[in-house]
Amino acid sequence: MFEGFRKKLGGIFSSRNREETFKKSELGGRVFEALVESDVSVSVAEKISDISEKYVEKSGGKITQSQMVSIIRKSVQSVLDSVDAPQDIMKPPRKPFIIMFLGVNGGGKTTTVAKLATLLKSRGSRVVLSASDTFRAGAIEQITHWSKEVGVDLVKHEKGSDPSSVAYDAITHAVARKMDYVLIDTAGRMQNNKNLVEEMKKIKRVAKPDLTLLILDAMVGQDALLQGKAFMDDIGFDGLVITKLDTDAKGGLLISLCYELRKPVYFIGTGQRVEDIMEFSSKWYMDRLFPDSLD
Ligand SMILES: Nc1nc2c(ncn2[C@@H]2O[C@H](COP(=O)(O)OP(=O)(O)OP(=O)(O)O)[C@@H](O)[C@H]2O)c(=O)[nH]1
Ligand SMILES: [Mg+2]
Repeated sequence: MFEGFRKKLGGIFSSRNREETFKKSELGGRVFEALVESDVSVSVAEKISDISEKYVEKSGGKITQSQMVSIIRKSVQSVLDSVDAPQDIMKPPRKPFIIMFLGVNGGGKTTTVAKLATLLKSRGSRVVLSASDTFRAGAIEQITHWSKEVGVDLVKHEKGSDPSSVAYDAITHAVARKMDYVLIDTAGRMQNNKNLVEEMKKIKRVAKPDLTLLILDAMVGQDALLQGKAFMDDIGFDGLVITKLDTDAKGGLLISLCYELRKPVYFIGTGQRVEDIMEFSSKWYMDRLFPDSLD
């Protein structure tokens, strides 16, 4: 994971000598290039290299290799910190806490619903899933399989039925049983499929989710940013889940998604098993991008 980022960062230096020094004039361009090649968007890479240059200015001209890594680290951290922190959904302010998942098809919505249900259940919460993807063939069977596997309740109707009425029934189910969470799976939306956009808006109106999470697949690279912007304009969401990070060699995408969409990352998907989910921590991420020794 993220080995590309560590290689590119290591490539800024011409030797392994940690005392090698740099002039300020050499810094910006090299950092910028390394970031863009690691899947950081151009505008975010510019921002980080600008912040880095300012740090160098403060430290007065020449700096060593290890100082430079720590400067880039601080710059990346300040970009991540510029986005609001996620709300602590492990201590939800009300019951049931309703979470709706959005995203294009194949991004990992249903898998993330199953993973999050597993995580919440392991912490003693009672969870019901809403099978609100009534659109794709096999979707109801897939979530039925997961609900059995994870051991949580599921509310489903037949294929082709109104997804918002499934969500409504799932919420009623949770209220009647004083359950903690309702997780609403939805149909994958092809960009610019008007009907599905209207369907998502209707689910949002009916279910009034406490939190709407957009699932973005790290495998699609910079396209994830375009998807994020389209969902922002069409439907709106509160936070991100970045899936398939285990397949992300380049590493820099998450920084750009956070910064450009101005939304916090709540969870990351790190594999295909139900346990492969983590609450996002910028420390975890930064420690992987900037380990003690670069590749
Ligand atoms: N490697 C890896 N694979 C993942 C991850 N999350 C999901 N997948 C895989 O991605 C594929 C699609 O996942 P789904 O959960 O069905 O995606 P979806 O968004 O519900 O897709 P639709 O129902 O078609 O809209 C599956 O093969 C999952 O196993 C992850 O974090 N890492
Ligand atoms: Mg699905």
